[in-house]
Amino acid sequence: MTTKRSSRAVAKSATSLRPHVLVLHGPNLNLLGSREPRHYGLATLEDINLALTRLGEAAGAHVETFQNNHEGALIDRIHQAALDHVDFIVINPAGYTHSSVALRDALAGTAIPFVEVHLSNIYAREDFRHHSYFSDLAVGVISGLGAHGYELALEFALRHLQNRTSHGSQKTEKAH
Ligand code: CA2
Repeated sequence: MTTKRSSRAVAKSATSLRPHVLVLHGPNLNLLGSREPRHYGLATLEDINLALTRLGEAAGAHVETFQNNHEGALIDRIHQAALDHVDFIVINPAGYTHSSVALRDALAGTAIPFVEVHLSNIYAREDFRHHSYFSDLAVGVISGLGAHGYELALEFALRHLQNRTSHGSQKTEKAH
């Protein structure tokens, strides 16, 4: 006997097979493009998000972006990402890079692999920016390449996820 799958079920499994990447932006990054171009460049957050969404679409991936100025909101978004079976996170924790054990714990707790991105080279700046609460947990860190750093991080994430599924080492289809 053959079982007919409803078109909704087929669409659902097709969606869930797409790599799902969440891009998180920490506090004050909503101000990008308006001030401090010496450190952070001229691109606005909207420019960056649009470029990432397009890159994702071209690769057949689902890319979501989220910026917030509050630690708890970022933590809640990471918890939600685990419930949503997000495959990979690209995060610029901004000022929380150097202060937030709680945000670090959220990433450690969900165990979603992530790349840490900084627009500026944090090692060429003040001493307090040289320590990150995230780098030892990250798959990798990109710092100082401006907005391009986000695109490189996303390209890495998509390649990483493609290798994972093509080698059949982890999930090939998610159960929701
Ligand atoms: O270089 C980066 O991406 C940083 O994560 C940016 C953070 C900073 O605290 C980190 O040390 C390095 C600051 C983000 C603030 O963004 C602004 C953008 C425009 C105007 C003012 C702030």
